[in-house]
Order: sequence, then C-alpha cells, then structure tokens
Amino acid sequence: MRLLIINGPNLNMLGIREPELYGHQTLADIEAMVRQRCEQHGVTPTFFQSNNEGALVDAIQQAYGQQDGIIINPAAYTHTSVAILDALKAVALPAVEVHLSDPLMREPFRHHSYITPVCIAAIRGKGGAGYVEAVDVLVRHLAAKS
Ligand code: CA2
Repeated sequence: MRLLIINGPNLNMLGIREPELYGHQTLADIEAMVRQRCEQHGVTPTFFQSNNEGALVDAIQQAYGQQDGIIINPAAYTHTSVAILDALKAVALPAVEVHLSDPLMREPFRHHSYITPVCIAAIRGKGGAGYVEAVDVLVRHLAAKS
C-alpha cells in the first residue's frame, strides 16, 4: 500500500513560527511520526510539500496509478482552491483532509473547505497526531475495499 502525504503553503515553517497555533513540531517531526506508523502498517509513504498551488495539483495528478491514497493538508488553499478540488476529483483516490488547528474554530473565512466533500474523512485540531490518525483511516478504508 502506498500513501502520498501532501502539505501546502507555509507548512514548511512549522515549529519555527506561530507555535501557539500550530505547535512546536516541525514538518520533519510530523513526517517521522507518519513514517513510523506507515512502517507498522507496511505502508510506503511519499511526502510532498509546496507553497505553489500548481505544484500541489501536479503532485495529485502524478499520484494517479502510483498511489493508493492521499493525505492532504492544503493549508490556506483549503479555503480557496477549486483547482485542488478538481485534481482530487480527477484522480478519484481516497483522500483524508488533515488540519493541525481546527479551522472551524477560527476566523469565518477558514470555515469553508473546498475539498471536504471529496474526502473520506477530515481530521482537524489534533496537531501532528492528526496525520497519524489519517494513515489509520486510509489503511482501514483500503483494507475494507480489497
Ligand atoms: O490548521 C491547519 O493545518 C491549516 O491548514 C493551516 C493553514 C491555515 O491557512 C488553514 O486555515 C488551517 C496555515 C498554515 C501556515 O503554517 C504556518 C506554520 C508555521 C508558521 C506560520 C504558518
């Protein structure tokens, strides 16, 4: 089983700025936790982060036929990107939306997510642990399908 873990703009700054909102873990720390959980499940993870919307769309498209599922935190593009929504629809892979904070508890402009309707689950407000939970959700989902 292969999972693509995608992180959107500014998440490369994790652990460096705004720890009160996003915690003290760096993106590398979160990737290490995810890698460990993937190893327990026998899953091969691939990590991708970009600040560019088009690069995120490219990564989703390239997952087609190569990956079994996607974990995605589109960051600010969650609330703006029809292009990311369309890419997820196009590849039709099971996807889990993850947010470190809970956007529903923050400013109104963060309340709407374009991608929630095409994801099998959305995990919000659990910090880095949310990505680990997303691995479990996808593994369960894919096992039930096969
Ligand atoms: O809570 C999340 O994971 C978000 O996707 C994070 C986005 C935000 O726009 C979403 O509404 C919710 C922002 C990511 C910014 O990451 C930073 C990390 C460290 C320092 C500054 C920004």
